[in-house]
Amino acid sequence: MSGKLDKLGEEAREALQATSSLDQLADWRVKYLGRKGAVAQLLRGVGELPPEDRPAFGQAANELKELLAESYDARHEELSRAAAGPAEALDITLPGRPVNVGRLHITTQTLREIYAIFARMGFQVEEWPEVESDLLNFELLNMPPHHPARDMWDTFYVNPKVVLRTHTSPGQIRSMRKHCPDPIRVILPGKCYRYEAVTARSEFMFYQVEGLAVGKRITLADLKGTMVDFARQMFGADRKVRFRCSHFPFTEPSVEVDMDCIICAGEGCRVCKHTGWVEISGAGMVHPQVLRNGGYDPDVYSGYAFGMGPERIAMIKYSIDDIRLFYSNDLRFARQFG
Ligand code: FA5
Repeated sequence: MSGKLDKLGEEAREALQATSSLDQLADWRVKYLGRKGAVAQLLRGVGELPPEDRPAFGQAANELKELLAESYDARHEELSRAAAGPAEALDITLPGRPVNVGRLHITTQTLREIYAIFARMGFQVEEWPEVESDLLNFELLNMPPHHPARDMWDTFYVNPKVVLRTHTSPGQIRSMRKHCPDPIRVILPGKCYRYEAVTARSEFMFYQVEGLAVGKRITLADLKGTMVDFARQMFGADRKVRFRCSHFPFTEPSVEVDMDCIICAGEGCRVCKHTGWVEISGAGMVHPQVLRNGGYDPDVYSGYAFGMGPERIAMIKYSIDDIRLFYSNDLRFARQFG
C-alpha cells in the first residue's frame, strides 16, 4: 500500500507542474484532493489492510494530502501572478523614479565660505539671539534713545525695550563682555531684520556677518589687511580694495569697504552701477566708549569691527541682480546652486 502512496504522490506532483492555467489547476485539485479524488480513494481502502498496518498507512496518507495541498497553494500563487498580466508584472527595464536630493541654500553656502576664510585667519564663530535688547542693539553702541543715528535702522520692536536685531553689531558688546580682558578675534553671523521697503537690493530679513578683533596695538592697517585678504580669498587674487570715509556711531574712524567690480573689472557695469566699485562691508575702529561698554580700557586696548552682508556678497559673486530671489522659495533659483 505504501508503494501506491509514493506512486500517487509522484504522479500528482508531475501533473501539478504540467498545469498551465487556473482552470487546469482547479481540475487537478478535484482529481487528487477532492472528496472523491485519488487520495480519498486510497484512504478509503485502509479497511482492507491488516489492523496493525492501518495507523501507519493512515498517517502517511494524511501527510501526502497535506504536502499536496501546500504544493497546490504555491502553484495557485504562481499561476495567479502570471494571469494578472504585464500591468502587475515587474518591468526591470523601466528607468527609476528620480529622487529629489536636497542641497544647501546659497546663503548657507556663502556663510560657510566666509567662515572658512576667517577661520584660516584665526577667527572663531560665535552666535547670539535674534531677539535683542534695545540696550545692546542701540544704547551701548552709542545710540541713546532719540539719537538721530537710530534712523539708519528702521526697527521691528517686540516691546519698547526689545527689538529684532537690526544688525549684528550688538554681538560686539556680548563678545567683549564674555571674553574681557582676553584678546578677541571672532565673527558673529546671524539674521537681521529691518522695517524697510523691500527692493532688488534690500530685504526686510537678511544675514550679516560681524567681525571683531580686540587686543593691544590693533590698528586700521590690521583691518585693511584683513579686508583685502578676505576679498582676495572670496573673489580672486587680483582684487583691489578701497576704503571710503563713512560714519557709524560705534566706530571711529568709520569706513565703507569697496572692491573693484568682478563683473567688469572696474570698467563700469550694471552690478557696480557704472562706478567700477562694489561695497562689501561697513567697518571701522571700535569706538573707545564701546570698548569701555564691553569692559576694555581704551587706553590699553584697541580693536576693529566690520559688518558684511552675505547675500550681497553672493549677488556680486554669482551676478544675482535681485535679493528677493533668495527667500522666495523658487526652486528654479535654489537648484542653480548645487
Ligand atoms: C551696519 O549694519 C553696521 N552694523 C555695519 C558695521 C559693523 C559697521 C561693524 C562698522 C563696524 P549697514 O547698515 O551698512 O551697516 O549694513 C551692513 C551690510 O549689511 C551692508 O553692506 C549690506 O551688505 C547688508 N545689508 C544692510 N541692509 C540690508 C538689507 N536690507 N538687505 C540686505 N542686506 C543688507
